[in-house]
Amino acid sequence: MEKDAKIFVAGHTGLVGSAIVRKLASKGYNNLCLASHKELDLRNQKDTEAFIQKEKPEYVFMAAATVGGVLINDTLPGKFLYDNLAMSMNVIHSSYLAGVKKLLYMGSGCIYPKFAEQPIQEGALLSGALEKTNEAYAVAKIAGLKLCEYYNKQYGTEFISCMPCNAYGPGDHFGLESSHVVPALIRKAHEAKKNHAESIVMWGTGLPVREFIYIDDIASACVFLMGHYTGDECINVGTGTEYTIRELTQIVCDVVGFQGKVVNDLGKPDGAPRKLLDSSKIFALGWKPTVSFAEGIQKTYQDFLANEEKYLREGN
Ligand code: GFB
Repeated sequence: MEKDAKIFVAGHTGLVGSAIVRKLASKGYNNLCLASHKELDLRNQKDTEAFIQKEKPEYVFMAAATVGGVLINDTLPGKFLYDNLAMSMNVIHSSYLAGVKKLLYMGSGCIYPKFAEQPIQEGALLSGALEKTNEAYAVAKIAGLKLCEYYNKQYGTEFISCMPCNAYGPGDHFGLESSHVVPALIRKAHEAKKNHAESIVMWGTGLPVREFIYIDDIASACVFLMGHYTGDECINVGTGTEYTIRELTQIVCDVVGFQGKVVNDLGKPDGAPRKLLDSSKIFALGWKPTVSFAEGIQKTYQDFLANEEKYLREGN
């Protein structure tokens, strides 16, 4: 990407989008066109087409999505399918119409089949049944990935896609019912410590295993791929290290300094049993993650403490 290239980061206020903007700015890419959700509803095809036609970006990072943890995915499947399908379709089609040079589409490791062989290779996509709790989100994201692949084939576009493992870091959502596990546990451990509570609640059995990646590492991978990768197949972006949810809970409690008990809420879903990615392709291209899990959790907790009021006000 040329330093003065015009770049549209769709979803720039979200966890991934805000990290991509930080990364681009740090590397001297300042010709960004951004639009908040209030300014532009990407589910509206006409408005999205008009915006991209007017701005004519050369590069697009498609990081806009309706996201959430296992529970909200399971309870709002209609919203998760509609929102993510509409946003993906509109941004990809409008980018094609406007002659965008290159687009990076954000997939997610959770859209691979529930029982894909681990570590999961990119070729496993669509090879088996999906995890029920987030099937809606997965169907929408798979459609977006395929739209990129088919537009490349039919129209000669250069629309690439990546599949990060579970992301966490500054700028995440901390709503107790809607968030992902890392921010949820950070908030619960912090509030339990503050209130001298005896225990915190961990959803499910604690047995599922997750691979986590710090959000600034995802951002560096996205900018790297935009500059170094072209092809129809999605590219995994992981760290190769995984923890059971119970181990994660203990790590978070240790970082926060909460020494009480951990209690299971077996009424909440476990979600996928495991989803370790095989990231050998991106490693072979020359990228690797740099933030360790211990450091990442520490940084995320410090960010939560510095912005606690804002995060709790956002609530979602
Ligand atoms: O992060 P999470 O909601 O998403 O849950 P998934 C991960 C695991 O943490 C599940 C457990 O086994 C949860 O039961 N967990 C324990 C908790 N305590 C909590 C808690 O307080 N809050 C939450 N949220 N989980 C998502 C997909 O699956 O992965 C999304 O549903 C998305 O579509 C995301 O792709 C990356 O990893 O299970």
